[in-house]
Formats: sequence, C-alpha cells, structure tokens
Amino acid sequence: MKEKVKALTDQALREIGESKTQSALNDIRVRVLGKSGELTALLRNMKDLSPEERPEAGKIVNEAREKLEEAIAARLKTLDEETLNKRLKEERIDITIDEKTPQMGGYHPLTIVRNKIVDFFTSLGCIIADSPEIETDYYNFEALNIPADHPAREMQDTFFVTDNILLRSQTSAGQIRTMEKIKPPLKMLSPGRVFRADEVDATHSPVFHQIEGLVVDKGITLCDLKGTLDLFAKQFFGAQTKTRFRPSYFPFTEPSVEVDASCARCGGTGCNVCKGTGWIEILGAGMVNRNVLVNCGIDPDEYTGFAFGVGLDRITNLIYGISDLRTVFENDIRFLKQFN
Ligand code: 2NM
Repeated sequence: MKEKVKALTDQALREIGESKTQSALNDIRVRVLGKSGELTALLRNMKDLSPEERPEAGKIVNEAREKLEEAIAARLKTLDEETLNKRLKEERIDITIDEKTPQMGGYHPLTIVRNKIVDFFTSLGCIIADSPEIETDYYNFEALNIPADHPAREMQDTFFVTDNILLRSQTSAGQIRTMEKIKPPLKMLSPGRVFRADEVDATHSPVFHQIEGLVVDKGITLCDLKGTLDLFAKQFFGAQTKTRFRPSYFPFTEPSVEVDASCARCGGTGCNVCKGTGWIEILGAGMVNRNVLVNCGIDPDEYTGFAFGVGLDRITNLIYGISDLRTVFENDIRFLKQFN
C-alpha cells in the first residue's frame, strides 16, 4: 500500500512539474485526485486491509493528497504568471508607431454661413422657427397675398404634389403658420430648404436655401427694417459696408425693397465681383402687406411688421467667392475640405 501510494505520488509530482498548460494540469488533477481517480481508488482498496492497518493507510493517502494538491496549486500559480507575462509582452502597445490621423469632418459652407446668420439674428432676439417642406397651396400662396390668378404664381414654377399640395417655394409659408400661433410682438427667423422647378446651372438649382426674417409689433416702420438690415450687412461684409434700398415688388410686402451692399472686394469703385457697379444685391425685403397680417388674425391698424428674405446659397457664394452653385451641392470632399 505504502509503496503504491509513493509510486503514484512520485509519478504524479513529476507530471505536475512537467505540465505546460493549465488544462494539462487540470487533467492530471482529475486523473489522480478526482472521484474515480487513481488515489481515490487506492483509498477504496482499504477494505482489504486489517482494521489495525487502516488508520495508518488512511493517513498515508491523505498526506499524499495534500502534497499533490499543494504541488498542483504551486504549478498553477507558476503557469498563470507565465501566461500573464507572455500576454504583457505580446500585447504591449508600441507608442513609437505612426498614428493614424483621423479624417476630421467639418461643416458644409452653407451650414457655416447659415449658423452665422442665425447667431446674428438670435442675438437681436429672434426665435428660430422650423416648418414643413411639403406645404398646402394656402400657406405657400393664398395667405401670402398671392391669389390663384396672381402673376406671381407664374413667376415661380412650383413642384406640385397634388392640386393643393406642393413643395414650398419660400419659407414664408412657415412664417404664416408661426404668426397664426404666436401673437405679436414677434421676432423670428426661418432658415430652410425651398424648391422651384428650375434647371440646374451655375446660378440655379431646384433645391436651394432661404433665410427669411419677420418682425411684427406696434409701431414697426421702414426705419426698423433699414436699421436692422444695414447692421446685418455691416456684420457680414465688414464695418465699412454701405447699404442702399431700391424700390421693388413682392405680393406679401408693401412697400417692397431690394437691398444692395457696397462691394466688399472693391469698396464700391467697381470690379468683376460687382460687375463694375460697386453694389451687390444681397436680399429682398419690405413692410408686411396688410392682407397678410389680416390672414393671420393680426389687426394691421394696431400692428405693423417688416420681413426680408436672403438666398443663403447666393450669400455663401459671395462670401467665399464660389462661382458655380453646383459645387456647393455636389459634396466633393476636395471642395468641402477647404472650409474646415
Ligand atoms: C422676401 C422679401 C420680402 C417675407 C414676407 C414674409 C411674411 F411671411 F411675413 F409675409 N416672410 N418673408 C419676404 C418679404 C421675403 O424674400 C425675398
């Protein structure tokens, strides 16, 4: 018995010492110490011994078990350390390796200019109002004092979805919705996408961007319009910028004006940017037509308002000296990168 245990223990100790992996070590443990293991089998053989021999035999087997368990635990610790060291060595981060420079995204030029315009008018107290791109005839035309037989309807070729539903041709459609909801005093700005059935060329696109502003309160006059838009021009084209207001026509404003800014490139002496005139048209504006106010449930004898509309695409091209509108819509990375 004693010899058998010793032989088995020596053999197992040798194997434990030589085991190369945690799983090999576990196999040895199961084979020798497990429920149907070799050492356990020897313990079972005790029934063949005399009662006097049994305690001694039990002691021997238990000592062997303890010895083997200790050896396994020690070997496991060594193997775990070796595994960890191997991983630390293999998975070390090489901080001298070249970094992969991430490609940084940036804002689209239209977004940059829109944000600047939005910032300027919110600083004057305007709220920003969003509204549907798909509109009804009423909000896009009727409420804006453009009745069915009005020549202005022919001026703009509109994308109709049905007889009554269309892609908005101006963001003023949404300003009507806001005036219906919010009673004056009201100061608002509506940046958004608008649609007209134009052929694509260097200055036209069926999808473009408008920013319209609207102020309604008691005692608003053309002076407020002029002061506000003059400040806007100075902010955008430089403090030395002058503005001039030419009479114009829009169905939704009366009187209506076209606003020019002195050319920032030549300072007003005439160059190729301003086509020799010294002036650049930047927006259209006017005093909100009485009929429009009435359509929104606002009393035109109590309240007056001014409104203006800027073509974001045109202004952006002016600011960055972009000569072809198409480059702004194509989203060629080489073009966009220049604005970061
Ligand atoms: C322009 C020019 C002049 C305008 C008018 C309105 C509203 F809703 F109040 F009637 N919003 N925007 C307006 C006035 C737009 O764009 C060239």
